[in-house]
Amino acid sequence: MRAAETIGAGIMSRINSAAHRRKVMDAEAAAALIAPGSTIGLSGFTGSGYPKAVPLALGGRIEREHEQGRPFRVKVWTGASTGPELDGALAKADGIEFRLPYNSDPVAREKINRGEMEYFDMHLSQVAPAAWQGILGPLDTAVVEISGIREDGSLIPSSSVGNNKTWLDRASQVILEVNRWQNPALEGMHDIYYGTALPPDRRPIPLVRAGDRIGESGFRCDPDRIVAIVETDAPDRNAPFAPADSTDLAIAGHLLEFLSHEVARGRLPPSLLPLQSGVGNTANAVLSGLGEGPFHGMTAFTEVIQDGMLHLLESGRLLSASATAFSLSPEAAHDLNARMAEFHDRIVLRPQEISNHPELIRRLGCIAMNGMIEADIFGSVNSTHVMGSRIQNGIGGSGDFARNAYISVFMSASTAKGGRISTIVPHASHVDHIPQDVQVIVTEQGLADLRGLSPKQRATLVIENCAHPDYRPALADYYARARRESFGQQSPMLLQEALSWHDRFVRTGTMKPE
Ligand code: 0RQ
Repeated sequence: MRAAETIGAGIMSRINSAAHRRKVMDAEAAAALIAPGSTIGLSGFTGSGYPKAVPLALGGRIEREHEQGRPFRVKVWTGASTGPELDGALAKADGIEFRLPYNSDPVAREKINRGEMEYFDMHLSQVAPAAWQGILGPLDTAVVEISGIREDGSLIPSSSVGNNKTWLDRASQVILEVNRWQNPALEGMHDIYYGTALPPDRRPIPLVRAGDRIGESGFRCDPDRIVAIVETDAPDRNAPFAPADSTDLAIAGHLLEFLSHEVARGRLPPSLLPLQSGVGNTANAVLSGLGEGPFHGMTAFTEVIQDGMLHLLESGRLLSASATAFSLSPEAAHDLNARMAEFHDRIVLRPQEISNHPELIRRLGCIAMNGMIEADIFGSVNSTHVMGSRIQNGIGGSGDFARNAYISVFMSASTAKGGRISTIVPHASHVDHIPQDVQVIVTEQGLADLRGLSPKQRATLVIENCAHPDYRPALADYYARARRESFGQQSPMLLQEALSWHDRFVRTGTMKPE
């Protein structure tokens, strides 16, 4: 352990409680407090606010143990995806026995798809309640990044909130990473709600508008359970967004036209309804498009704030944004840091059980816009599995939002892998969102508004409006035969042929007919 006196003045300035200062040590010493086989609840959400030193040190320790022939694996719970110093390092060391929820780390993904790591993909809003119910088992250690400790011992969150409140409340021991890299001006942006409970004691959550603050600006944490505090000065995983291509712009264009049409018909107010936007380049392009559209006075009730959302705030079109994390490019992170005062009061970061709360999403009437792997002609959407069996990331918050949204939109390019895959298929190879939860499908080819339509009406529209011309005739042919030969005619389907497109890709590397 490094003596507290030798720690640089920078860390001291972030720890304003003498009792806490006495617990400062280095990452190796902190990692040594984690037992093999134990369960760790870590901070982190879409590359923001994850611990950057202790998991890395733990990965090193696990590798050394393995070299000595001693087994060492842990169970990992997070908010959502983290970064290479956490999931990457632990997966590389073959140190993760079980993980939940959303993951986008490529090393961990490979391990999961090789069957070497158990992965439990949950709705993000349900992780904290499940931990409280006890169905996930005990939580041994919380490892949580924060940006400072106040004199009264309360903890100032960093760039994501995720499940941190729950990990800090539930864990037998707590390890904190105080990251000097995080902007001190983040203080006051967070809203930590302490009013949740399990049934029968649940009460209504008093949030009426997307930007309301209903909680506290920091985490409470019993100092007796804090066993280590580690200083870090390390950036979040801020990945650049690719510039919007013609496909992204076309999808954004169709969606904006649809929203304008809904306003013109009086079905949406001119300021729209609180926006939720998923991750990725297309979602980002849609947000940028909204900055050029006719809408003013918008709000966001979403999960992550990415570049496009920040630009909307900058433009004044978006009044406020509620989320659980930032997910910014390096340039946007720099911009936010430089202009924090401008954004500070208009951004609220909440626990993910609140940012993604189904009852709030339903009551606020969110417009949910999420990416997808594929959709079938009836509007079942696959967000998670490639060819039905390989996990890509996870369901994330898409299920929380899609089922409860005022309008639920899914979008994707109409083809993937250079045109060898059609994202519009006869039958989804895995279903995350049933047709009842999918109201609008958009590709660069066009938009299908599926609200109020029967399965047969949906199929015709999806094939005509969304499928790529290379695949449209084959889909139309399949569907025409299903209309003649299917066992039933409510959702016409040829059982043997329904998944033959995926099977063909697995066998030949393309969905195009042999
Ligand atoms: O593969 O990385 O090997 O090139 O999937 O696809 O086109 O880059 O799209 O980044 O928008 O991700 C559904 C995965 C889309 C995402 C998904 C391949 C494609 C590429 C990524 P490569 P793109 P995006 C709130 C909302 C679930 C969580 C969610 C996601 C890779 O949106 O994870 O919605 N959603 N959360 O080539 C085979 C297909 C494919 C395909 C794409 N049909 N078949 N491969 N790919 N379509 C936020 C959170 O919850 C945190």
